[in-house]
Amino acid sequence: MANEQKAWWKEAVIYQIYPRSFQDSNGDGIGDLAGITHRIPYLRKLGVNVIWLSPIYQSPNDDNGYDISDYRAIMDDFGTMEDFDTLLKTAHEAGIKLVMDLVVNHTSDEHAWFVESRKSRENPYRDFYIWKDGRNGGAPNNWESYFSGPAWQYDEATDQYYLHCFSKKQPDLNWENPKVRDAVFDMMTWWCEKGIDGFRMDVISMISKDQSFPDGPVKADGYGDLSPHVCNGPRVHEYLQEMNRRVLSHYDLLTVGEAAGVTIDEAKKYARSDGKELGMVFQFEHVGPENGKGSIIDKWTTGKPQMPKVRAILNKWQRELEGKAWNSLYLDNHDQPRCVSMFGNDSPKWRVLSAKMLATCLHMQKGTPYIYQGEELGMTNMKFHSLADCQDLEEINAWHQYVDEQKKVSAETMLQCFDTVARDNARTPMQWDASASAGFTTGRPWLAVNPNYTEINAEAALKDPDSTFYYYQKLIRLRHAHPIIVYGTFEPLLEDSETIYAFARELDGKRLTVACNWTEHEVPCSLFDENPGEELISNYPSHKAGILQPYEARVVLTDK
Ligand code: TEU
Ligand code: CA
Repeated sequence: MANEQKAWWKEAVIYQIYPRSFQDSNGDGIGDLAGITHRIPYLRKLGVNVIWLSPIYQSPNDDNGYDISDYRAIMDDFGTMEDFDTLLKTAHEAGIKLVMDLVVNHTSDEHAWFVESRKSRENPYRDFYIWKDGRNGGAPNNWESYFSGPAWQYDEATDQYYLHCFSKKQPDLNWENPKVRDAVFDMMTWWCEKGIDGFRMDVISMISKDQSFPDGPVKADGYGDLSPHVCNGPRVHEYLQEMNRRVLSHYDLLTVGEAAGVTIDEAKKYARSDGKELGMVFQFEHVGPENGKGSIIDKWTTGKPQMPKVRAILNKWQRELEGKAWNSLYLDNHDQPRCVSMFGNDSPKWRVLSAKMLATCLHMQKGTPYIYQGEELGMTNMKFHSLADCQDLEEINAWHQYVDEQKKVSAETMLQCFDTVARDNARTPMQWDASASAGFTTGRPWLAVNPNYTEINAEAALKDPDSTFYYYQKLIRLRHAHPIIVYGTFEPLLEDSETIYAFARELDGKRLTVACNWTEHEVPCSLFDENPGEELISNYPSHKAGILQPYEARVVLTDK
């Protein structure tokens, strides 16, 4: 801890809320801010320190709020600015901080800036976005958007194309333009002055593009990969240092950058320990195809991660950032499948045990842990029966491109891919109780509730002392009680094991030994035989000498 700077956001546990699916309060089937306020006591009981709200700003909801049309207004579906002020006050009174989702790589095409920009080439807002002439009668280059299809949209009125790394209703802002930076920093200051406690920054690694806009490497679907030319671009750190100077450094904020494509070396710059850019970043290696789940095409796969590969990735991030930058720790979010389905075992027999094991493995590592709504209940993926079950444009666009147009994947296989990795898996309504629509709404939910809500819901969990809820509550309490969990060094153990993910943490003469069996079989393990020490937590009430039971997790504190 000697060379580790202390900070509240290093000691905190963050809870991510996807407002659309958390709690409806007015019966329209859509979650809202008043609904979140109503659930603050639940979050206080869980013990989380911060809530991160996915975007709540005015939006046409092409990408469920990640397409913002007014940064200083609340989305009609979610309520009013007064509702926000009430939520912020209620959260703060409960000792919970509130972090907003900052989406400034792009806006909605319905934002006033873009409405002006597309009017004419001479419009003062033209250069707020990235406009280019076509090439050989087509798009300026071969880039594909992350939501399938060309990343350039032709605009007849001015006979040019605009760049959209995501949907065509999400035009990319031109950060080269100092007026864009001024407008974004003004908006951020406006929210900080309202008293928020930080920002999660959407695809912040993409705000600086290679200004030559070269073709990308051609992918299996024939389009060019834009990632090498939009991720970690030439001026990204310059922009973030300017953001830090002009906004972030004036407040005591949690800042976490969602950094698709980030490498270890880049992360050391984004999350540099001198605090001149951001506090931490979300990296994507452990949730990407490198984790063993493979790829049928693009992100779509029916495969499962392989623990040795997941461990190698996470251990690399632990080792390489030690003392140089701060890790974020997550397995779940609104873009990922449910972790107990993806990394664990969501069968009735093993779901609870494996959910607790995964939580132990993550929360005992060094970094700030993130809990995604419902993860504390062991919520699972849903079953897709047809394209009609999908709401997410990423899934719908991929279906039309890979199943309908390019015929690269059969409908049956694509549905299996959706069951495995579709984002809608994480967006089914929060399961509060066994009543109609799981207590999420009295109306018709915007997205179907997972049918297993009758067994998996908060009400049942709160009545069951052995539920995943109380296990997460205990993990959070341990992190608050033992500085070794926050600031201890990280030492990988049993790195050749095919079944056990084990590591040790050390601080001030104490050693924490963590071992997690990622399989449904008993496996030999002698880590705890010599020195039993003080057991801090386990998902089993009793143990077998020299053995880890199926999905068993053990955490033991000893003197060094
Ligand atoms: O996600 C960016 C991002 O990296 C996603 O493309 C992610 O890799 C993909 O969804 C995995 O399937 C952010 C937001 O988290 C996401 O919800 C938005 O759709 C996207 O940016 C555009 O704002
Ligand atoms: Ca509502």
